[in-house]
Amino acid sequence: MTYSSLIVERLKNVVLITLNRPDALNALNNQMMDELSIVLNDCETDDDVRVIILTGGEKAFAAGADIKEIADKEYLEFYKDDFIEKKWEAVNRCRKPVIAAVGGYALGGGCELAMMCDFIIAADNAKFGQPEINIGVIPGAGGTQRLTRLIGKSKAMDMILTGRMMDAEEAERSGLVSRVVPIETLKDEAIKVAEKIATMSLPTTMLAKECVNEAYESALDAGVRFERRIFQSLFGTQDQKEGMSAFIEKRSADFKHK
Ligand code: DAK
Repeated sequence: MTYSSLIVERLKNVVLITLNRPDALNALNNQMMDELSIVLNDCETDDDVRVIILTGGEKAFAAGADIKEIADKEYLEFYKDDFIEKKWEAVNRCRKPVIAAVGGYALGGGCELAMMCDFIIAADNAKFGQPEINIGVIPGAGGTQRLTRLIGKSKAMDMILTGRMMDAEEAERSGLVSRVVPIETLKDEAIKVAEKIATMSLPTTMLAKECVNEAYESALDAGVRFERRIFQSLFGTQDQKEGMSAFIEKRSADFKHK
């Protein structure tokens, strides 16, 4: 299938999704978000897809929601369409690992989209920001919540109230991104990381992701209990038996994703 705002490439068990509206710095419009939810739903149902990478261009991952598309909207339109919930949250709902590979600007909804992914690999030219305050609004796709959990209250307040941008070095220091790589190698590095994750047992990576996310959504004791149950449940999989046998027999595991 071809898409007008995305490039979708299949690399064995990894799907690379590139946001592709370079003339608008990949501003996120309805068309692009519709296409993104379709691709992610397909990835969810395709057993051979084990990891998804979401990336953009060298100048911009995404410079935010398309301001030209939303400028004249009214409150009730947003409310009735459930604008964010229906489309953008497809990333957040995806149960398989999703890596954001961010080069250039990740602003407003672009930064929020990156934060919905499981972790962010940043290029050295990346710039993150929630500049909505400059145009008279606030982050509306989870930015006030996710940014605060990721980098803490003080920095989140600084970013959201001033609208300033954070470069890749500060983003790594603050815990927003997991690693920084040269822009020239961003895609290759993200693919390498994705391929590494794709060698693991798929149900195990999905459950590991669910457990880490639980840390954000529950109190510590409930999160630890949840993790313990998931850990115990993994002993009902063939991949746990194979993984541990392979270690004892000093060979590589041959996971069947069961
Ligand atoms: N929307 C639409 N077009 C954009 C855009 C955007 N966010 N960002 C850039 N563009 C377009 C520019 O208009 C320009 O188009 P032409 O004039 O060539 O037609 C082209 O991309 C190149 O941009 P510039 O000429 O501005 O490029 P520069 O290098 O000079 O500047 C920049 C790059 C990234 C600093 C600048 O473009 C910029 O400040 N962009 C806007 C960044 C921004 O404010 N982002 C936040 C958007 S608001 C919701 C929840 C969430 C949201 C919405 C609703 N609900 C719950 C309902 C999210 C809101 C946002 O993200």
